[in-house]
Amino acid sequence: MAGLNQTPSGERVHIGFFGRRNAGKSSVVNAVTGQEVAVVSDVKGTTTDPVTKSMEILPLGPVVVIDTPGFDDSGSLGELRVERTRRILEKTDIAVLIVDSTEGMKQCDLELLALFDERKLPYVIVMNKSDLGEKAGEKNAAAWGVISGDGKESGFKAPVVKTSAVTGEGIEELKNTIAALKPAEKEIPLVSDKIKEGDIVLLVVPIDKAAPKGRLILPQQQTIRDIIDAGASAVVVRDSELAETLERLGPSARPALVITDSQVFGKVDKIVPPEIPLTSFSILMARHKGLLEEAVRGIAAIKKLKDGDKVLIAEGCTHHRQCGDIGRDKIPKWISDFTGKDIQFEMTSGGGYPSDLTDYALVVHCGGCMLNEREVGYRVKSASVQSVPITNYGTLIAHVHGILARSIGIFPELEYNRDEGDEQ
Ligand SMILES: Nc1nc2c(ncn2[C@@H]2O[C@H](COP(=O)(O)OP(=O)(O)OP(=O)(O)O)[C@@H](O)[C@H]2O)c(=O)[nH]1
Ligand SMILES: [Mg+2]
Repeated sequence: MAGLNQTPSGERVHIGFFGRRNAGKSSVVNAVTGQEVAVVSDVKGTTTDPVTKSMEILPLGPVVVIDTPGFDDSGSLGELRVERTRRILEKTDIAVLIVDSTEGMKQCDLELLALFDERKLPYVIVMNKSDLGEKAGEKNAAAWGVISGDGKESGFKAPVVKTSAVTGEGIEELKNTIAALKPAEKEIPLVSDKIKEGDIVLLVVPIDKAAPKGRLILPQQQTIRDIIDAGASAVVVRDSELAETLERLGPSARPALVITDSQVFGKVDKIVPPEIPLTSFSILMARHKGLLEEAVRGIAAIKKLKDGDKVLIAEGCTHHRQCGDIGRDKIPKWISDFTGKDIQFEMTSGGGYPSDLTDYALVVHCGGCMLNEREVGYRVKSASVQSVPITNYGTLIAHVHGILARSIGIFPELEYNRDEGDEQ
């Protein structure tokens, strides 16, 4: 679990190391990280499950390194192998293909490159075991039509780096190459673009069994950080102290914005005067993850639900008890009460997001605080190409309580048709 001082895993660049068995994936992972992340042995198929590790690597900063099982694993069926790799690719931001240069590139290496290309992932090809001498290696990459750098001929285009996990040759170069592939930060902030230096932002954080006394949950921590980085002040209160705090601040120190936990949105909505903008942590997180626009569009589907329709409730992780309670109990109840229909609910959590969504009339996703942008993006896109409406917890909660319009009021750029929106 991420502590207060750690970059949450959803915010880190995920680097996946792929290749055939024995190519030296685990050895290169250990060399790049300078740690014993994964077990190395000359037995083919030593790594049987993906190994994931969060760390800081210079010059990359906070990353998640993923060591993977060999792609040519003959112990599992071909289909399964590809499916397993696809799942890892869903959360990969940069891919590294490790090739044993004494054997050269093989057909399954090309299959991997095709998978990287299909997902438009930046990648680097590593010709490993360079200490064992020049053999078929580099010639082989060229022979397969793989061109180093920005070559103009057709074929795969990627930087090629020669390494030895044994002598350390090329490891620095590999790190620099990976850093250069790091996707430009096109990040949408949580809230800092909606406030000014000197603003007071009032945060409402109820104490409940999920965010008990003594701790703040991840979206709350991140929002506070974002507010103070913008040079504004964050005033944090429980819902029980909200009215009194607003009064004390008075007109001279009127908050520019109130951000509340979704669970007490209804109560807070009544307390905060209409001239003060109000939103929720989950709405902010959804926008930060690039999910809000689609979620606001998807919410219209709730009106169209019929008896017998199936709704998928999808969670990004398995360990946030608050989200678990909301997903398992509250959302089904809210949807049933709101629609008055007999709906069937199914729930998934963690990595288990079905690739076929066509059975569902609606997908309701969590805020995705533990997922990176690429994975959230993939999930949204996967729903939209299958024409399945997708929304998220925060948007749905706001909608069924008739407060969506107010909670997205600070985002006038969002297309939101009020006729389609809240029903009081
Ligand atoms: N000489 C030399 N041996 C290497 C190098 N990199 C890895 N090896 C050896 O190659 C063998 C396989 O290394 P691993 O790192 O376990 O390979 P892997 O790709 O993770 O293999 P699986 O987990 O089985 O898929 C081990 O005996 C390593 O010591 C290298 O650069 N040079
Ligand atoms: Mg391995």
